[in-house]
Amino acid sequence: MAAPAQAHFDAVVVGAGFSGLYMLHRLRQLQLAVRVYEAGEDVGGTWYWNRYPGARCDSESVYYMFPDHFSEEQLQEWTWSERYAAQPEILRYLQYIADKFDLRRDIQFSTRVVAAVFDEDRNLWQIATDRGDSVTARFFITAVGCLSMANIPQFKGLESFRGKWYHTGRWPHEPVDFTGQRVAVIGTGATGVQVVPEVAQQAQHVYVFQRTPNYNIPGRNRPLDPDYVRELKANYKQIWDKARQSWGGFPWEPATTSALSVPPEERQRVFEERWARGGLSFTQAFNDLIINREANETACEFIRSKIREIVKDPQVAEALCPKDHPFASRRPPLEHGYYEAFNRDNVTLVDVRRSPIVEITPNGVRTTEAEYEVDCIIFATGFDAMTGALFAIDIRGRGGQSLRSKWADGPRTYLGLATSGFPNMFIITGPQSPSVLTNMPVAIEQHVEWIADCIRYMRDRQLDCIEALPEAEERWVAHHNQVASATLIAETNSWWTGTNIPGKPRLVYPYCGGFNNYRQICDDVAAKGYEGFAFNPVPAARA
Ligand code: NA7
Repeated sequence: MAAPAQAHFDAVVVGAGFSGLYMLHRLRQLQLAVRVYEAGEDVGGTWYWNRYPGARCDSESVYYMFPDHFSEEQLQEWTWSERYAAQPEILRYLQYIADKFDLRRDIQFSTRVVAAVFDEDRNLWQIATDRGDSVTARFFITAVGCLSMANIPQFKGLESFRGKWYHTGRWPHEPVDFTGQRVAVIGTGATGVQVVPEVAQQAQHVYVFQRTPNYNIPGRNRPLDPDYVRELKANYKQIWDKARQSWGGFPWEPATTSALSVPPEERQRVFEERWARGGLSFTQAFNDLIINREANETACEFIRSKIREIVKDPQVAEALCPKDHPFASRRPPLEHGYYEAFNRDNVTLVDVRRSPIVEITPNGVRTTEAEYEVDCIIFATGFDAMTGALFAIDIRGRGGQSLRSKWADGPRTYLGLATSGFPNMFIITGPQSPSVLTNMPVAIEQHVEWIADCIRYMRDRQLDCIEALPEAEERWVAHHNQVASATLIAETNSWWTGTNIPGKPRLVYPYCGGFNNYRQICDDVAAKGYEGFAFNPVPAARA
């Protein structure tokens, strides 16, 4: 291994997933000296860590790649095999990108950034890693991912468990064989919903511990038709432009009709048509599903009727029907045989809302009603999303203030991109930006381009330092909260509102005003000379 570095870079980027790779590529085009630190042994981020059985993207693969601004060539060269790519294929894509653009030479793998401290005398970030590196950088850019800090609930007795346990986001690199095993899956979010049908095919028995049922939409995964792919490749420019102008980063036609404005038969027809098509565009069946409770309930009831149709045991079907939250007020998972799995003899649903988990015993999982003996436990219990990975780094801005203490009552950002008191620091897809409510590559592209354009603007004008103004931040937080409160997301418990982590401030973390509107706001800020930011000129000695 190379000796710990003591060096200076124009920019240090943390993370080599989609966003870190794009940021590196873009900053290189500006001829900047960049160092990327990545905790994993290779590129991939989310797709490096989440290797659990059934791991697959819920964005359609043809829209889940770097858009044309990154490179048109890769869009033509790379061909996805399925409608929803599985984790190994997405990882291969990111490895292909890293190779094609020779990105690895600026990435230091197996290295975790542990601290980043702003040196006010020199206007530099001092960055330390767990490998002993101590480097300085003009810009500190986090590309740490929204869902990278695993949440492993503090169950009493876990250390006494005699079997093996796994968190889906920290899955081993070697295949795990569940043949003949009794398996507990704790958690039924997007991840648990993918895990259950896969593991059920191998295991002797799967116990699914469900606290909150979700409204799962069928994915209807299938191999991609070569003619469709050819047509798409011929039209990618228009497709990405449309995605960039959309609410959620997908090139879909926006819904224009209210669910309540049409007769019940027509509503049913639209829902049926979307259900048969499969995919997250079901959320766009009508334009008022996420803002109007009555409209929303029509979608809820439609999905419940489907669950009751698929799942044969009426009691199990009822337990799988969500009733305590509106549809799409938490992330609706895509399912690939999840509901059917409950028709198998070797799958048992355990309702832990009714009988909570009390402890993990040496032999398994004990709820208030029974002990379930298992050979292994899969924690599909999610992440300390949006802020967890940022707080894992000791980030200190002006006056030694830590990001953790500044955000103790919740994130305070300007545009979700920057936070006052932390000059020359940018957050890619941070809290209070559209991020996870958007098709991620499109959200990432917009942030990366905005940041790169800002850095170029500074370079062209000999500006040393950029910092969000407290009053601009104040206005953004108020606007963010206002648009969030107009949605049904705000009133629902989920990782979008931070309620999955004990003690985490309860508020809406992603920006709910729509990607298209957000993008316009960011463009306007830039066009007005980065309104809401303050700049410092480069000191004469360095100019
Ligand atoms: P999620 O969506 O946060 O789901 C985690 C699941 O784990 C969810 O069902 C939780 O129940 C459950 N959970 C968490 N803690 C516990 C405890 N203590 N006891 C029982 N059950 C628990 O994470 P995912 O990994 O599935 O998905 C994250 C995102 O990745 C997803 O939304 C996509 O965007 C991709 P709860 O719902 O909190 O009652």
